[in-house]
Amino acid sequence: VPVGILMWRQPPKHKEWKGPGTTAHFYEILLGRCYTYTQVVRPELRHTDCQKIGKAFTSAFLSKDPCGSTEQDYRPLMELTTQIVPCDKTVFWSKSSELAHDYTRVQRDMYTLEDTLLGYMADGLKWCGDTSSSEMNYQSCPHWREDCSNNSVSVFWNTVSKRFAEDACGVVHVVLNGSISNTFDEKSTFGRVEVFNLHPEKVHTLKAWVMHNIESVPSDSCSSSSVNNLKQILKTRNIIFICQNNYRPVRLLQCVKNPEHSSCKYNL
Ligand code: N1C
Repeated sequence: VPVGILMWRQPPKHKEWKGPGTTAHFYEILLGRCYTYTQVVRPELRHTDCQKIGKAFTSAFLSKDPCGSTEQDYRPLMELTTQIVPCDKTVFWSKSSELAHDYTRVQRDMYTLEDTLLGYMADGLKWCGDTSSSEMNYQSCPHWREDCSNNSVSVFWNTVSKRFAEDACGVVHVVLNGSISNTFDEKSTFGRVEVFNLHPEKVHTLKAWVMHNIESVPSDSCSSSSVNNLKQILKTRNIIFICQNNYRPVRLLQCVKNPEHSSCKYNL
């Protein structure tokens, strides 16, 4: 093979963005997770049509501008994946994803968004398409800050988070990270989308669990100004606010990973 041919650079097939591209084997992972969830995790959903859901998912973003994504794009997917979470069993989280999911893995009747089908399928994945191609862009996808906020992944999480909050009823819970200065962050999905989409006619109380990392010094707690901000917002929305620092069932899970720490040995 002549060296010159090997050195020839193909012009980029897709537009180039600042963020990482679509997760390799995205479609296979999506379908595999759908089958795992509906056949193994929640067999009561075994009649779900995963092929149809997989197609609706990719149709929401393929052959489209990844910086012009809308809630409408995800409508057909949303309609195929309605799922009931019982009252009192919803768990939101912000900057505490691992701990919240550790908790619901043990407390199996409680649900984070990732314990529902759509959240389970999409968790941790990246995806985007391109106007000039019907394929996924595995090279790069829009970066939330540097390219555009209405990108295919962010719009997806905004859309599913909104529905998850709208559907909640009874007492809802949120795991917050008390080891960062902004324990309640108004710009987070929880602070921006979920809090404002709770229906006060259905959700009478929000219980916040402010958790401190075992290894780091506590920086924020129920009495901090950011948590007080959440309290005020809920007050205007007629939702009762209850806050607990280091809620024991969650604290015990942190202690499983750090049993020798003094707060685990003596403060239980
Ligand atoms: O912005 P956040 O947290 O407050 O979002 C978390 C909040 C949860 O209560 C979920 O119901 O919003 C929902 N949610 C997810 O379930 C989710 N899974 C994965 C929001 N975002 C989610 N992701 C990705 O993590 C997504 O890419 C988004 O940008 C981050 C948000 O994490 P965060 O800032 O800790």
